[in-house]
Amino acid sequence: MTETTDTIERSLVLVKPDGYARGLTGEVLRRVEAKGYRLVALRVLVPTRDQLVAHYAEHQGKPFYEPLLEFMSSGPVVAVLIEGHRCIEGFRALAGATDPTAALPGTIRGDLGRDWGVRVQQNIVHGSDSPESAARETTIWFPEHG
Ligand code: IDP
Ligand code: MG
Repeated sequence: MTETTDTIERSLVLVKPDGYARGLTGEVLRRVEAKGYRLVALRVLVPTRDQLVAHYAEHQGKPFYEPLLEFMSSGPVVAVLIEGHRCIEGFRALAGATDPTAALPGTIRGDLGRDWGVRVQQNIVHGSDSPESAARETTIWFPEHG
């Protein structure tokens, strides 16, 4: 099978601190690879506040914004650049709905996430929501691929 390369997308995936701490990185990567997407780059790091402010710019001012930044800087995350046709939409489908309680079984958040009664939803993964977001987020987490 030869893929046409001109319309291949990339998406920025994060295994969030809850997913990393619970040892779910391998399970997330397994699902990404089983779906057929390619891993382009992968890094384990504790995000800086500057990275998170840039990454979550659209959420500034929302009630969960500060809890979100605090949660996301609470420990290591795994940043992954994935690649494949329509992988932005495809990974969002794998991840499931934002609220892990409502996320459907079969999705990462639905199968592996739950509500912990805290102010920010801890939902295992992040995935870019558009080609524009993917390009912007790639420069934050993988400047060498931006
Ligand atoms: P997404 O991760 O599904 O794209 P966004 O709306 O971009 O969801 O929100 C970013 C992150 O902020 C979510 O993944 C979740 O961790 C947290 N979050 C979003 N909405 C809420 C909320 O209403 N309450 C608490 N946390 C939220
Ligand atoms: Mg989002």
